[in-house]
Amino acid sequence: MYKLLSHNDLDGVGCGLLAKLAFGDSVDVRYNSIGSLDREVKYFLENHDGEIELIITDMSVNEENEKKLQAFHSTGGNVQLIDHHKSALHFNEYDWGHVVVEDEKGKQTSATSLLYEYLINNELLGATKVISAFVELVRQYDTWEWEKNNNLQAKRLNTLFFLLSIDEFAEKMINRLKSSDHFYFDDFEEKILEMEEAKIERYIRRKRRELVQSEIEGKFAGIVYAESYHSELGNELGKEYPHLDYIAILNMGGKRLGFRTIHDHVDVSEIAGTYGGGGHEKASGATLTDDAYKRFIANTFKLDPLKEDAKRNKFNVKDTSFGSMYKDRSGDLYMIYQENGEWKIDKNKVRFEQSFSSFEEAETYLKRKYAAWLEKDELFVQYLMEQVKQKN
Ligand SMILES: [Mn+2]
Repeated sequence: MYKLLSHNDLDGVGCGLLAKLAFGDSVDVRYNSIGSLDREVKYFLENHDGEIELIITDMSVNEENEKKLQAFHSTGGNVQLIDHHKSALHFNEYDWGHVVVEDEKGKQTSATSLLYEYLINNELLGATKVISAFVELVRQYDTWEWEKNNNLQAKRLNTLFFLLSIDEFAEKMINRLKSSDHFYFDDFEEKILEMEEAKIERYIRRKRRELVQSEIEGKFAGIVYAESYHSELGNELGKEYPHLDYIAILNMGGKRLGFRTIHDHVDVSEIAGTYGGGGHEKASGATLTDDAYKRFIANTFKLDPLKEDAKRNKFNVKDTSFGSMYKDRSGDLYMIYQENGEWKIDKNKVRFEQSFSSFEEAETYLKRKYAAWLEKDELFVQYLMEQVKQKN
């Protein structure tokens, strides 16, 4: 008999599916949140009978359980821990620890891809095309490689995972991995994925109009309140407002704060760290401490949201030497234009002293300092006509 304790996200559940495929009814699979694994391990160690082999995937245990597992192992107990998180690398000191963050080819791993390899190498599961395809989708989602590769199927797999209960998802996938020769979504899944994607799009459009910006600890943050779709939201808002260093997403009910960035010059795990949290370079989170509450909520509550740039313009467009017109909430008008190879800004026809080496640099300055937006064509044309009249 086997007992598998795994994480309750897509990668963790991917491990559960592989274990079911390999061991069938001889494995008892339990999914855990980060907070509940140590309780489960402790319970297992106090209540197991000698026959059961314990496998832990996509998570690692605290120091107390680490010692107890080593004692369990050294007295003949069967245990295997398979993980891909940097923070778990020290488990490689044990015979029963197998932690790999990146494989020999420099490819980032996931728990599902590591367990798959483990099961194949130990001749507990045969590799098939459909299982390999599924494992790769999970790996790309978990490591965010899907985004770089624009692998929408990987993203959709995770969306489907959240639409169904874990049991429903597991049952559907196990059947598919057993019986199909390639990976696919069925018609019903395609339909609910389409509906969900349309819903996410509407949600993001609404949230785009609620974003406020604030300079916090020397970095420019876009701040938005949202309970769901944090990854999609962080990504879309980051692209819409590239002058912001990162997006902070507030979940008031959960008293949590998430950070996302699209920029390579920003490491949001460091930002989360200043509030006692952590995570990855591009995505991280922290608990809403009093300090974070003050900076992100109290100090920004009265701010007006950013206005989006006009999207369908033909004349007032960005990055033209002739000029692009912006406006801010106090009604001031700005022009960004090129002159003698440098980029300049006029505010109400008065030139700023600074010049900029690129359009982006000038626009970032303008947006950070004045929260200005690209004006619509109508107002731009009207403005130019007035200029002409004045000259005559
Ligand atoms: Mn994982």
